Order: sequence, then structure tokens, then C-alpha cells
Amino acid sequence: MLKIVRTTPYTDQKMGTAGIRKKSTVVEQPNYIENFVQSIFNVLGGVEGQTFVLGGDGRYYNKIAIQKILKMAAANGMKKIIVGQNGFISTPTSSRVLLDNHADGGLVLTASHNPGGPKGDFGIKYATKTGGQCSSAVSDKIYAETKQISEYKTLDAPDVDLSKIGVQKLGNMEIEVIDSVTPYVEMMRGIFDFEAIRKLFAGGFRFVFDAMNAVTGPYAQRIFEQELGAAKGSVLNAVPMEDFGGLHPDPNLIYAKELVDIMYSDNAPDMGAANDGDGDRNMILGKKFFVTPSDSLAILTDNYKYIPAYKNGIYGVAKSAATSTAVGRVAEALNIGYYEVPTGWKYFCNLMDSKRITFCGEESFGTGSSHIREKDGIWAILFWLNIIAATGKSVEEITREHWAKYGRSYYMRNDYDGIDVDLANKLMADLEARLPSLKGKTFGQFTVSEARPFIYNDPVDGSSTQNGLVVYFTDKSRIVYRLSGTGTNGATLRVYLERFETNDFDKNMQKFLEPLADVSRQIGEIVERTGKAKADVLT
Ligand code: G16
Repeated sequence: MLKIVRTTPYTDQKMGTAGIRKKSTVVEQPNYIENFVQSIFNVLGGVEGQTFVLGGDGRYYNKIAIQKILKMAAANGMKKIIVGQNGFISTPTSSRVLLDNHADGGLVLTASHNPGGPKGDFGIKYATKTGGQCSSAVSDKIYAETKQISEYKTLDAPDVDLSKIGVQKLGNMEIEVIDSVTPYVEMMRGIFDFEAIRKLFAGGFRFVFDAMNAVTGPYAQRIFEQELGAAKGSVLNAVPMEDFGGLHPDPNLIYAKELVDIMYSDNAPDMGAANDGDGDRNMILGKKFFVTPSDSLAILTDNYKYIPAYKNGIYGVAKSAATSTAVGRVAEALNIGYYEVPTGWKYFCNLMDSKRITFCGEESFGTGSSHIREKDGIWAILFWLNIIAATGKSVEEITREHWAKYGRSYYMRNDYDGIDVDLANKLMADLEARLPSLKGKTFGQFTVSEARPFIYNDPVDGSSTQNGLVVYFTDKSRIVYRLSGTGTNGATLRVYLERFETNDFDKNMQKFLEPLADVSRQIGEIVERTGKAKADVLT
């Protein structure tokens, strides 16, 4: 039975870098999810007759939110919803299923790499029919709607059983429960040389993948172990859990500790990799060797010819402004288009839709291509495995050859967490005001050549976005400052540091970047303003 429920608006439903991301306790408030979802439907002018894709990374509150959304969709006259079995779908798969089915939109329930559980985080990403996240213009409209919403529609009906694959009805709406792993496996088979990777594993190549108790466990077991023949047990933490077993499913050197310990042990396998909560991020490790996401993007781009789906040529490549400039040197050598965009995957989508780029990536462990409109964790790992299978070289050899050819960007991100939001905003505003006065100034060994806000003019839709502040130095070093758009605990100031080196590739990363980190604190007045002498997290 149709129910119209009166509600009062929340004022904090502005989408950040990727949808809304909140503490679980926030989304558990009465009508919180309902207000947000109805606001999306309203901004779309209703969803009558439409088809959506729905699912999440299985974190705490996934099941509850899915039932709420199914009932609301049916009450709003949606024609069909395609849902992952038991409500599971990785972000990359959701994008693929959306495109394959010509769906009108999609909702992915995830807070990505943030921890889960009753004390963790929850979130919703909204994708349009392009398979990518909505534009800032649309998210602004949705935010405006969330501030004035007064009612939502739902159905008075029992919960839907999502455990069985097949079609069922809720009111007049069709619900198709799918095995979300199969379409993803088929997509990967269509891109990479599975036969070559199979031979690599058959030849004894040792591989370990950490699913971090998140959504990619079942995908990874199917692809790496069953399809490609990696040894049984190669996939660690393979069973998705509501709280990720207490892990912080962020694939970096700090949070993927179990994997890092294995890869830095004396008996390390040949390659290690990890994904995040919803399967769109990746980390690549060789034996006692870490590949920065910025280098990974550059290396994949330079080696596109080894991959069957790209061997006939690629369009250009793009990176977020904060990501190191390594891929820019490859783009120049390959003579392909090269774009720098604000942080947020949605900024790549217009470039992919208009065939300006094939590959794109970000420092925050996201890499992807135009096969979907989200970043793709397992795709990046298969890309590496395919290159290794084709060249017979190790992760370290491939990376070192890259440095020898192009030079090395030593690169790290310093995060200052849990800062008061007003204080952080003021720090950025004041720094922006000071930027023009920095030009020509010398800080220790570094002289500023240019300092400006990063402004992106989208060549496709003409929109203009400012994101972060960039300080360039005469020796090709760079510092980028920006505030995170995905945190849930005050503000996080991210400071990205880069130094370029053409000869010595064995410097200690942190030590080499430390003088620049000092300069970044000085220029940003970070210590005085935040009281923090050092960053909380270095990645
Ligand atoms: C999201 C976006 C990414 C972006 C990242 C940055 O990643 O999808 O495009 O790079 O946030 O986060 P922040 O604003 O905190 O630096 P994800 O994996 O969380 O969806």
C-alpha cells in the first residue's frame, strides 16, 4: 500500500567528492536516507517508468537502506530495479550493469574506503545513466531539494528477499536480483589476456590479494583463483563483513598492514595487491616494493600495448591535479592528450564520454579506463598481471625501467586529520589570499616559480571548478593543498608533495620529501593554526 510520509529536512546532505558520506549514527536518524533518496527522485522530475541499479559494499546498514530504497522506488512508480544478490555490488560492477542495461541511474551504498560498522561510516553515491556520478550542478540541485523536502513516498510492504537470483515484483515494480560477479568477470575477460595470465600463474608466479573483508572478496576469488589459477588462499580476508572485521578498508601502506607485512617479509610473493571497501581503489606491491598510485597510472599508460583491449591505440590520459606529474611525461612521449582535473572521479567522465581520454587515475589509489565510469580496483591489478605476463618482468623491474626512461616523481601525501572545519576553511582562504605574494620567494633550497588556485575549465560542458591550491617551484617540485571531500570527522587538510629526480632512484622517499614537507607547513602556517607539528597520516 502506498504511503506518503511527512518529513522534516536535514541540512547536511550536501554531496562531497563522491556522494554523501556520514557516520552510521547520522544515517540511522529517522527519514535520513528517505529524505536524500526522495530528493534525488524529485530532482529527476520523478522516476516513473525508469530503471535503476542498486547495491552496496555490504557494510553495516546496507541491508536496511536497500529495503527502504526498494520500497520508495516502487512507491515512486519505478519500472525496474536491478539489485546485486544479497544487496552486494562493487562500484565498478554497478557502473557496468548500469551501462549494459541502459538504466536511468544507480545508487551505490558505500562509504568507500572509510571504516564500517555501527561506529563507522555509511554513504550513498548517485550515478546517472552515463554510469558515472552526477555533475556538481545536479548535486547542488539535490542538496537544495534536501533542504526543503516535506514528504516522501514509500510502500507498506514486507522486506524483499534478495538472496535468490531471479525476477520478482514489489507492487508494480520489477526487481531483478543478479549475481553481480559474473558480469564483472566477463567484462575483465573482454579486456585482458586471461590466457597469458593463466600461464603466468601456472608457471609458479606467487600472488596475494587482500580483499580487506570488503566487497571484492568474492570477485577476487572467482577471477584470481578460479579463472586464472592463482594458488588457493591467494585471496586474504575474502569474506565481506558488515564492519570489515574491524579493518579500515583503505588500500594503502598503513591500513593494509597484513598485506604489507607479507610483501616486506623475506619470503614475499611476486606481487601483492589490495582493494578498498567498494572495490574501486587499488594498491600494487612487488617484493619489498611499493608502487605509488601516480607511478602506477604512468606505467599502465606507457604499457597499454600489452593489453588486448587497448593495443590498437588509446585516446589521452587524465589525472587529478593532486596526483604526481609522472603520467604527464608519458602522455608527452606517446603524443596523446593529457588533462588535469579536480579531485573526484566525476571530472573524468566527460573526457571519457567525448573520447578525449582512455585512462585516468588519482593519487588516492584510484585507476581506471573508459570501460566504465568509475575507477576499478581489480582492473588495475589485472593490468599489472597482464604486463608482467607479457614482459616476464617483475613489478620492481617494470617500475625501475619506467624511472630510467622518464625520471622519478618522489611523491607523498600528508594528511592533517580532525581539524576544526572553520579553522581549516580559514587556513585555505588565507593561504589563497597569500599565494600571489609567494612568487619568487625562497624557502630553504626551494624557490617558488608560481602559486595559484587550481581551476579546471571542463572542455565538454564549459563548467569551471576550483579545487585546491598549487605552489610550483623552480626545480619542478610542487605542493598541492586541498581539503578532503570524503571525511566524516571534522576537516582533513591534505598536502601533496612532489619532487622530481632524474638520476638517483633509491632515495628514502620520506627523507627526501621532508624538507618540502617543512616548507609546506611554513607556507600553509599549518603548525601555528592547527597545533599539529607533523601530519597524522603519511601515504
Ligand atoms: C573519492 C572519489 C575519488 C577521489 C577521492 C578523494 O574516492 O571517488 O575520485 O579521489 O574520493 O577523496 P578526498 O576528497 O578525501 O581526498 P572514493 O574511493 O572514496 O569514492
